[in-house]
Amino acid sequence: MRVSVAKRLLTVKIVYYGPGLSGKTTNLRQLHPEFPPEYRGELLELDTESERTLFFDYFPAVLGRVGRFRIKVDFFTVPGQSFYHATRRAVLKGADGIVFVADSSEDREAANIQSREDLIAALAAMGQSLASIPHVWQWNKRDLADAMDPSWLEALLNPEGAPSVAAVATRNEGVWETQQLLLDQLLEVVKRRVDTGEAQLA
Ligand SMILES: Nc1nc2c(ncn2[C@@H]2O[C@H](COP(=O)(O)OP(=O)(O)OP(=O)(O)O)[C@@H](O)[C@H]2O)c(=O)[nH]1
Ligand SMILES: [Mg+2]
Repeated sequence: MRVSVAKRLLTVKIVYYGPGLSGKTTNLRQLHPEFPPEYRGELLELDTESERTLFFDYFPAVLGRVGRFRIKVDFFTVPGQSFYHATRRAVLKGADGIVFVADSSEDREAANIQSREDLIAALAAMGQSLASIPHVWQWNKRDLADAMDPSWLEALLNPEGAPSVAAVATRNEGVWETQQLLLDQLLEVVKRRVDTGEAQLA
């Protein structure tokens, strides 16, 4: 989280994480038009010809004010394909909140588990853990015929019991709800930081 007391601006970084093709880019594409044009920047997609994320997707949005501070959010996705290991870690650096987009397909069970382990290792390298960073689990692709039971996904991926949402990102179902659950958690942290900033301004 970056606080500029001079500009009265507080910037929060949210990263969408998860295995390849789970729907991270789709989430950002759906989320972007939900913000009024004057409050959002362009959606940037750095991808391959086949639309797989190569580096990241990104857009900034202004949420509003807390006290005398404007709150800006930088939304990012990581590339899910396993060989983009180093890029994922670079994008994750400095994240204040994480959305883990899991693929509900039975075929992706191992990929989900591997991505969770990859995330935990990446957080550990930054001196963080799932317990130390606000996060939300999204059970995406609920429309698939072979979608795993949500209770199974919870047991498999979210034994810590963090907030979770069922979603069909392609139909824009659960996308905004996921973000709201994360922002609820982040806003608590933001309010504490703003109080510190206000104290510096006073
Ligand atoms: N059936 C179904 N397909 C989905 C859903 N969400 C995303 N998809 C599809 O899954 C494919 C991959 O979606 P992306 O959003 O590009 O996935 P990604 O996680 O960004 O993939 P990487 O960038 O490679 O990590 C696309 O064809 C999407 O249309 C969903 O809820 N249901
Ligand atoms: Mg992508």
